[in-house]
Amino acid sequence: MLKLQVASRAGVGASAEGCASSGCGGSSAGLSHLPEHIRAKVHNHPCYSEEAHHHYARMHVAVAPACNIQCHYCNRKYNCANESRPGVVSELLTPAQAVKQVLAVAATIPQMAVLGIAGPGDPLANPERTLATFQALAEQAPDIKLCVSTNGLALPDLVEDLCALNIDHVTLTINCVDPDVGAHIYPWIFWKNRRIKGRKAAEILIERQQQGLEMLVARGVLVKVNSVLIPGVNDEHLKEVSRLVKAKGAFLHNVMPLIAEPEHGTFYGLMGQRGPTHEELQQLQDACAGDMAMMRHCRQCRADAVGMLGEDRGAEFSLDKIETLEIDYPQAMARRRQVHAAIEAQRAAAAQPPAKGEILISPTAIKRVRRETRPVLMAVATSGGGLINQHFGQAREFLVYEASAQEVRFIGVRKVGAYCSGPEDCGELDWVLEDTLRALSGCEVVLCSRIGFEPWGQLEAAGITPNGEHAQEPIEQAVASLYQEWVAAGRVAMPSPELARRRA
Ligand code: CLF
Ligand code: SF4
Repeated sequence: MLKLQVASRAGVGASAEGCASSGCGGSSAGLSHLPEHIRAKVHNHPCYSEEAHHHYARMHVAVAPACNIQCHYCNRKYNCANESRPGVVSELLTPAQAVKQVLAVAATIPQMAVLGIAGPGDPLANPERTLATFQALAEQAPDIKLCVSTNGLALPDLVEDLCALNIDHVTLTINCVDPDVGAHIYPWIFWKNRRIKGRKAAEILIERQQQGLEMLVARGVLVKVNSVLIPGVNDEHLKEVSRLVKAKGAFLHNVMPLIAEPEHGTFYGLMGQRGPTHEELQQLQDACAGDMAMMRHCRQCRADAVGMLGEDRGAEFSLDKIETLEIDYPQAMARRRQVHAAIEAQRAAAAQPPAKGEILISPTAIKRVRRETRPVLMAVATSGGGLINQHFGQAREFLVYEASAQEVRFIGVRKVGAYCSGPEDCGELDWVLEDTLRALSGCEVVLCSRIGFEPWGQLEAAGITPNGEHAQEPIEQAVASLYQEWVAAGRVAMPSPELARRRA
């Protein structure tokens, strides 16, 4: 059987080129070009490292109600949409309540490695509440990384405060670097006690964002830039944004799709502004990628999100539930250290190079396979740990990978409704399955731990092959292995015209 080398946990392909994953830069291999101290900073941050997000959780505390700008994709009744799904409301916490909640989560979910403040307004438009929360956590839970997200207007004034608290992960939302584009995104800003509108408002915001970015980079802070992709407004322009922020030293670029439903009551939602398709988002992310790491695993989570990315356990830690808890944090820290050590052992084992002799294909054959095969999109159901370990019917999202003769590449996340939410309605939710099939457009395979007879048939009818044979296997290895099987079975032959072009 044809066998290509598994080059690393995150990259699969012919050994000559090693891992070429263009994901978030999260795999060990993908980070190998970075200095050791940077790798250490992102190693267990689930947003800054794609690989880490399989293992580590984050939480947000909603301590920051006010905002100093208006974005056309935001309704102020809800969370800051720069780093949240619009249309959800968070319970506002005082800094003291927030600290209590963080300690409770850290003791209950030892994988929780990062505490972020991302709303519900702009964290830096509420500097006292935001900094007081960070200050208390730096003292009481020193093993938790601190992280903040901002629109950037107040950033230059607060860089020193953030650095004094050792906050070395900052997310800055930059949707444009041209005020003419910005005037279509931001109707106003509140600046120096005045409301400023139109192009002038965008000009000031852009200037402050760029100044803040430069100041953070100069102080060694890792900056992730978030951009909301708004078709027809900033889609082409985001390539320029990416080029500029990369030149200024941003670490990671996260291009997120606009979500603009009329029921959210945002300006864009009411005006009928559409969000991008999966294909448009991926094309723009690829165009922005170059040699800058792109984040493709963002879940646009809530300002009070708790748990692994993509999961929301906030309801388990509401104020009334945590009020009665007595947390022994030193004991919790010891437990957290044990759990983190076990995760690292698992990651190290999965990153082991293949055994000698595993490459069963000659260099000439590799060249031919690359030329004559096409890539395949595969959707994966996982509940964490980097494994294929979720029942199809219980998946609320699928991770999509592109397998080719060169590599296995993480492409993005497709959210779906759960087809089975319990014994009463398992298999009854046909409309959910129809939505899922639409969400999986372009995918040819679904890898999951198990799947029922009914969805199996419907997936096949839609041209998607269900596969439960790789249950509990590491995702990238399973995707690579299935691709190899398809190569051997002649299922991924390049279409004739393209093949003729390549041979020529
Ligand atoms: Fe929160 Fe943001 Fe920090 Fe992550 S989220 S403040 S960097 S800890 Fe992550 Fe959530 Fe996407 Fe944000 S998945 S919305 S990128
Ligand atoms: Fe809304 Fe966030 Fe924009 Fe403020 S910065 S208007 S809270 S999306």
